[in-house]
Amino acid sequence: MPFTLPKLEYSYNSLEPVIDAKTMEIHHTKHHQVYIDKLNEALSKHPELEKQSVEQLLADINKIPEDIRTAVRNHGGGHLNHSLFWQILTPDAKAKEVKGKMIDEITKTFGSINKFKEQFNTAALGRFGSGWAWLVFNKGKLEITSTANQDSPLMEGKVPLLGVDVWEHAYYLKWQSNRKGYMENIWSVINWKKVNELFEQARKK
Ligand code: MN3
Repeated sequence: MPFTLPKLEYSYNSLEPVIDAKTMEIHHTKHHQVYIDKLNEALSKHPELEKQSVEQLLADINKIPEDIRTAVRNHGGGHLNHSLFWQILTPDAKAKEVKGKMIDEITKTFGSINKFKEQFNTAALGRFGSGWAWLVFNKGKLEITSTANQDSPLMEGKVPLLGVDVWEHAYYLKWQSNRKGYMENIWSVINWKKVNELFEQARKK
């Protein structure tokens, strides 16, 4: 099977009180695992695709055979989005420091880091139903966007730098229907070091 569940670099309880341990555990071991299982199941029908990375599969989603295209879009997207999500969260104080070229670029683009967070949260709260809010790199510029379901910005040629899962399964045990509370608090566990690395990589391409 080509795709497997990535390990978390921190413990399930280490993002508390923002994201509770039970939510993290279920989200990682159940939700993410199901996306991987269903992606692998779909690809087993077209083994020639198993050599591709999930990024490649999604960037060329229209080239995927029709009988598995929706499965790759949903479950490949789910795998990619969650793999990124785990990495852009951290309990580590050093990684959480708001600094780096990325932050300069955010300030230049959105006015200030607080204005950026406000706009990002507006995108997250405005996403009806299930989906994601994103900071992406698109043709040399930063943009805030959101996608439905498990759609990846890569499907539109945009490079995801920071993504926040706004499916209820990401926050319901602690925050119930309070997506706003979840979004306001998630900023205290963002791994800016990682986001900065992704920005530097995207810029060089
Ligand atoms: Mn999720």
